[in-house]
Amino acid sequence: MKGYFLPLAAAVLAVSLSAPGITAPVVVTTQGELGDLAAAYSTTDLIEGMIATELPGDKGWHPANADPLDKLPAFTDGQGMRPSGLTGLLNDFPGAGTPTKLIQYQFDSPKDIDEIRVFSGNKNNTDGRVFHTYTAEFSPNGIDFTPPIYVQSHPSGTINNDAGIFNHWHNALTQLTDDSGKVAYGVRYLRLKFYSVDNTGGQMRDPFDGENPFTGTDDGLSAGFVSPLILEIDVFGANSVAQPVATIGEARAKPLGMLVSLSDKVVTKSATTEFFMEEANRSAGIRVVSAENPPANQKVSITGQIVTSSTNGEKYLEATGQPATVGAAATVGPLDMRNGVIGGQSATGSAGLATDGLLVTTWGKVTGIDIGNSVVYIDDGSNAANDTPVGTLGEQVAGLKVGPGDVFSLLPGQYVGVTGISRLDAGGLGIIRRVEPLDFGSSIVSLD
Ligand SMILES: [Ca+2]
Ligand SMILES: [Ca+2]
Ligand SMILES: [Ca+2]
Repeated sequence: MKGYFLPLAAAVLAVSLSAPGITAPVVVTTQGELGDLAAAYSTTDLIEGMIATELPGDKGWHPANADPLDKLPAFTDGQGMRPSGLTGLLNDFPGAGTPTKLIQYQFDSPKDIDEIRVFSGNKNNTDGRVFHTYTAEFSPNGIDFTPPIYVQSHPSGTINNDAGIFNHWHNALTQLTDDSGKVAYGVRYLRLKFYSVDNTGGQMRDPFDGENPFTGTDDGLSAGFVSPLILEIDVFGANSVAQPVATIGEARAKPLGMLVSLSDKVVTKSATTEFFMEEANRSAGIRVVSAENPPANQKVSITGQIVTSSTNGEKYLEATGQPATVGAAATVGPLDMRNGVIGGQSATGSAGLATDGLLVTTWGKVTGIDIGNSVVYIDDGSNAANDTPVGTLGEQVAGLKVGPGDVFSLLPGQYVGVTGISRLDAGGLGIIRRVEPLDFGSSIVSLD
């Protein structure tokens, strides 16, 4: 390493939008000549030889980067700069706040990720193209992703420039790890989004005008528009191994994607592509995505990945393809709950423990009926937030959403009770609570 400015032996800069305590990413940066980097290109990492899929919004490549082998294959070929000197050169001018290269790697089986290394560099010049900025997101199913982890190789304002007084780095390496030991769990889809880094003056800057939504800070510099040369991406990890977890509550608290096995939970409702199971003591329940269709009122043991739905905020166990072992007969009675506490902290306007997946009973007066969706709204005075007006219900009404169920003979003002599964829906001003009748035809009963 050389330069009159103090070289950064280890720049630590990573921000996650995850809740505190769940993940704590760590980024270590090394830079200089190749020999100054803390690691060499790997030829044995998890994505070696894989060709990424470019995602919608991808800005292609810098017009000077014309050799196909300097494009996607270059990220995973186990080597650095090719003789062209243009290897991995991303497109400039993606627009403020917009990534320039959006790619996804897909694994055949779930992987726990220990580390991601990104190498960038410039053979010809020491300049801003040596820096890099990216986000990483992880998913077990390609739909529900972790919040992005933001990695910026050097603090904004850092200057790398051929001019004498500045740093003269040809290479940079970031190593993303997590102080819990794993960057991500149960990953089948890895998304990486690369951003521009420089203003042509060799000055690192973040990709935003104004506040950077990943860091919550404004670096005071206009967005970078000059893009890096990404020389190699190395991903390290291993096949996920199921962890036995004692309770559903414990499983729900695990990081997104973690593979867990749960034993002897009670099935409360079962359908073709999903079932619901619950602790015998009713402390927690969960939806299980599975075609196994174990019968209600039996114990079940199953392995799956814990996921938070990006659509409605429900926790669920992704157990597609996993066998369900049915045990002894068992039942749990519904928990009596006022409309206002159903949903818990996961629902807009509610608070307390999340209740999605639990079998509950609740009551109220019919305030509105959406015949088209087989849904009724009921209110016990809690005035629960909902998604009205919706469907064939043209007006806004108060109350808890209940359905789908047999609502066809109900009348506004009628007092009813319902027993069903506590669910969450995207709707209204955010996430709303819903009770899904246990049985379509018989779980909504008149109490008049
Ligand atoms: Ca590699
Ligand atoms: Ca900025
Ligand atoms: Ca390479």
